[in-house]
Amino acid sequence: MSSSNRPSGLIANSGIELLTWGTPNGHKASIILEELKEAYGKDYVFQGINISENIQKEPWFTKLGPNGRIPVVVDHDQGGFPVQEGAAILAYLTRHYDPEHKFSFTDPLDLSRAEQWIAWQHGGLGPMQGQANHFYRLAKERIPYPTQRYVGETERLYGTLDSHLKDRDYIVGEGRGKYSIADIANFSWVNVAYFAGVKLSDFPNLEEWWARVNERPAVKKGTSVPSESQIVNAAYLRRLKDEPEFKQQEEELAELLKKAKEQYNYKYSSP
Ligand SMILES: N[C@@H](CCC(=O)N[C@@H](CS)C(=O)NCC(=O)O)C(=O)O
Repeated sequence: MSSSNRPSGLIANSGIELLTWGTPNGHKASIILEELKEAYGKDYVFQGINISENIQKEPWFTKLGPNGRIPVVVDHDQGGFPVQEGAAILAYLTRHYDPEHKFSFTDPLDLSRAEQWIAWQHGGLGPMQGQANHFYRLAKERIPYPTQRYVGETERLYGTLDSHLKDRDYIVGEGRGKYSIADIANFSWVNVAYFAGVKLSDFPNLEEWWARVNERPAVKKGTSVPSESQIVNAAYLRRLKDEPEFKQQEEELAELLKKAKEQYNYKYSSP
């Protein structure tokens, strides 16, 4: 369920209500909610908060999410309890609504491993790739130094996760690992790699893991909330194939990145 009008307040009075937009951080919340829906029949309501219209800065929104950013989840069954920040949302929803720990852990060491990779995403991958995306694509002018610095740091982080996934299917868990909120947190960013100027195919273990997670029905649904995304890898690669103008524009951006790396003598290095 969604509202087609400009949101101006909450619309539900029971269950979970998600305030979101089609971005990596937004997808974290909608993917776990779709997983919980599929696993337990736990339904939710969402409202699309168009961040380019600054709805997330309005007082009704910041009362719920003081940082003025999406996603925010409101649990009407806990007296309208609001949760901001992707990692806190993943933890809250699984603590309350994943009783069989299908996407979370009880073993304290696995729990710590999951927390470590989610912290790594929040403190590293998300902020660095966000800046890479900004300077590679969105900034009003192309500035070589920050472009190569942030894309380069994002590549270093991709290398770290790529090495971790060498002998594993999922980030945490016994044996080859168990799909969990640690995968959801990181997938949401790796799922927009190309858009930020990072070639996912340069990281084979990560690319295989991305494809494995992307195949899940709940992930497909979650990445289409509030509407189908044009920036995820699958949409990006489709556009590259089908739209000659887009392809040309992307080749120009890639060339600028290559020159920026040469100018500052960038060398890829990841543990
Ligand atoms: N650390 C936060 C970051 C949230 C965030 O940066 N959200 C972005 C969209 S991905 C946003 O709301 N941007 C709009 C704005 O900055 O006003 C999280 O993981 O939830």
